[in-house]
Amino acid sequence: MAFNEWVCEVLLQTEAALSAILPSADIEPIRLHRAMRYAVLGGGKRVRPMLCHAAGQALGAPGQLRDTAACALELIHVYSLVHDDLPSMDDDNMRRGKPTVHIRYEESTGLLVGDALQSQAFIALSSDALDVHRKAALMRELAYASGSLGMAGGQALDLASVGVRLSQTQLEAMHHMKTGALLRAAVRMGALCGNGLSADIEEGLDVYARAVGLAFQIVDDILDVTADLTTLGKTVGKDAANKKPTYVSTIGLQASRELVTQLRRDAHLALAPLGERGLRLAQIADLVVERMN
Ligand code: GRG
Repeated sequence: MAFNEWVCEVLLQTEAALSAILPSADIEPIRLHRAMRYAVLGGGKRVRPMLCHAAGQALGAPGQLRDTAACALELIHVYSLVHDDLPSMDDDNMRRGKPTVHIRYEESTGLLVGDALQSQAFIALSSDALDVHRKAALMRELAYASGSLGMAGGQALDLASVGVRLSQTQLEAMHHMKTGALLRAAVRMGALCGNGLSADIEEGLDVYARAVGLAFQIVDDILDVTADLTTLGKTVGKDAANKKPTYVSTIGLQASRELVTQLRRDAHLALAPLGERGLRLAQIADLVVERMN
């Protein structure tokens, strides 16, 4: 199957699975359930589900298991976007090409949508279709990645960095937590849905995920200065307006592009232990990197 067909398949499958997992919009509290569905469905690149499916397929994971893990990851990701857009954080009006949840609804609903999506992710992973050891491993992975040592901690560092000049090492550490931890969890959770995760493959996947996670963030920084609202679906130029240190402000646009190209190479090399089974992951690395062009 060509890569673009595979991507379409993952997008359709993820949309259907997320729709099935989310409470129906006619169940009380109706406004909250409507807002949850508004936030999650019909948008986003679904990069985390793609990484999860690609790693899972490489290790022979069954489709249903991959779907559950992919949805849990996306639910956590969307919760983070909804909260990040709130006035007390990034204060944004547009996300995924439409008004943010607190603009379309109200701030209190935005808060509750994030809270409820976080719970929904763990409800999905607690599904009876999963054996108890796998459930525990997947939940642990997602909880660590999204908690204070991962995404939420990275967000705290990010908020504290406004107007501060960070070194490249500090910037990298912040992004490994804020964006990288969940992308790494996507790869690891996909692999955990499969069988026979050897030490060399686990190590390779980790190096791959670290490289792709960082490349993803640097590309996001680049697009914040080079793209427009229609292409990006969210406000551009926010980082500079908010005095946030980025790769572009720290090392410059050209060096940022070169670093992304180097990270793509690192990601490809790290997939060597998987042989041909690493093809989809390699293609996702290319997709992430090619967005910057
Ligand atoms: C609120 C706990 C908490 C965390 C927020 C993810 C995040 C942490 C903030 C989002 C702000 C941001 C612009 C981060 C940079 C990279 C990033 C995660 C972009 C958004 O992810 P995409 O591009 O979004 O995968 P889509 O909409 O395609 O799913």
